Amino acid sequence: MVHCCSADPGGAPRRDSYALPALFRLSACALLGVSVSAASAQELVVNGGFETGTFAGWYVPPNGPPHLPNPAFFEVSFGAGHSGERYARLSSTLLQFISQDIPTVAGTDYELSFWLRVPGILIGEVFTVRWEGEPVFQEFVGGIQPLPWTQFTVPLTANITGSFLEFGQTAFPGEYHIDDISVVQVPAPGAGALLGMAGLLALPRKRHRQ
Ligand SMILES: [Ca+2]
Repeated sequence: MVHCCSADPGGAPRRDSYALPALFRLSACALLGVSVSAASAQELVVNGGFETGTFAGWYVPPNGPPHLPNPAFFEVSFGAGHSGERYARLSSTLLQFISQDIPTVAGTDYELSFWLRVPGILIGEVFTVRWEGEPVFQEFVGGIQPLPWTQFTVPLTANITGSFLEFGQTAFPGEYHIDDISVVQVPAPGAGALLGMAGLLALPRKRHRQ
């Protein structure tokens, strides 16, 4: 967090205040404010919260009737999502994935975040995330009690430009609920420039205290 515009307690002038003219301080703070906005991480997942009410942006396996030997059930449902009102239900006997192409840049670091819920008993089931075809998350998610919405985060690096992200499970007849899937660059673009500007603003103050 960058501190630059906080007022002194009680409004009293401080002897060790910035040695910069007031107008410059205001301009610099305003500029930093713009930079903070510019440094906000851009969301790379399309329809990660499923608030479209559909799987728009996602590749999804075809559904199979539940009574078949190898059923598959993928649906965007309404009500009690982690955020908003929509979330996705994932359930299949065979390991099947929903997936999306993420517009990454090779050699860049990202953070994946997603929220899972298990509405019933689900013992011994592994939830799998693959990134560029390789597993990056394989954990037992569930148990003898329903699991409320729980966040998982995974640090990622793009080895290629344009990364393929997949979420897979074999939960049938149980199911996983997933919501708020996010991939953002870390650190956010512009953060380095922002830190540099913060250093420039801090420099006159250090000199004043010598
Ligand atoms: Ca949602």
